[in-house]
Amino acid sequence: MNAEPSEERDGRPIGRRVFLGTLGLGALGVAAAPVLQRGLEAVAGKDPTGLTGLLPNGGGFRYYSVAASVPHRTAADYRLKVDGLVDRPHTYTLADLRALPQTRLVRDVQCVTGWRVPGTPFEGVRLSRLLDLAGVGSSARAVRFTCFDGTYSESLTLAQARRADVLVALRMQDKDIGHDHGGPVRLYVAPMYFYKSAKWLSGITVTDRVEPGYWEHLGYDVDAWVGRSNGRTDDPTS
Ligand SMILES: Nc1nc2c(c(=O)[nH]1)N[C@H]1C(S)=C(S)[C@@H](COP(=O)(O)O)O[C@H]1N2
Ligand SMILES: [Mo]
Repeated sequence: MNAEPSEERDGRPIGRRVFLGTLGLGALGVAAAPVLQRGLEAVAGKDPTGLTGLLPNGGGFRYYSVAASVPHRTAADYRLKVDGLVDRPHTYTLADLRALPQTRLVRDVQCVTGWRVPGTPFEGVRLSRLLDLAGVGSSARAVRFTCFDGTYSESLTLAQARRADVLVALRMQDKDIGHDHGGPVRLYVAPMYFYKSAKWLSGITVTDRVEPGYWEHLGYDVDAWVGRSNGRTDDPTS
């Protein structure tokens, strides 16, 4: 298991710099279609996790979705299910999550492709709190995250998931998280590259082993510490 990274590592952009804002790819979403995605990757130096347009007024963020379209969820119909190797599986509404103690973190956001947004406030419920409320079983080793886009997934080891700087985030940049940023609820894994911060979070499943997430199946590191992983275990572009 990886040691903790030093928190205050300089946040210099790492990896290939990609600037696709002017191409307006955000409107497309990023293609679920592999052929189109390969085309886009070629444009972006074959580094897919930052392929996006700039969000209008996004303050440096780039919109990213591997699903071509994502349903909207409101306070009325949003649900977060916590299940797997737990004593007390539970489904939370947005109101339930808002009623739990909130933690605020102000950290840099860093995508593996190099774009970075310094000092971004996130607020929400510590993942460790939800795990404690659920009662994690003794055979548990990892946590898997699923999303209501129907496609994306992520994972953390149990030790990573219990860190104080991992949030089930309800607010970002001092606003409720809007749809484009993965609202109403996204994961925020502060010490890792932003691909760990699954948008449109709908499921937290405690498991007995790490199941690699969407990008991790495509070669990105599961232990995605900023400054300590280059985002790929093998680099098909080199
Ligand atoms: N569900 C989902 N979550 C996701 C992604 C995605 O495509 N789908 N992309 C990841 C990547 S690579 C990045 S850089 C960030 C982008 O977040 P933003 O759109 O709020 O800038 O979301 C991460 N979480
Ligand atoms: Mo990314």
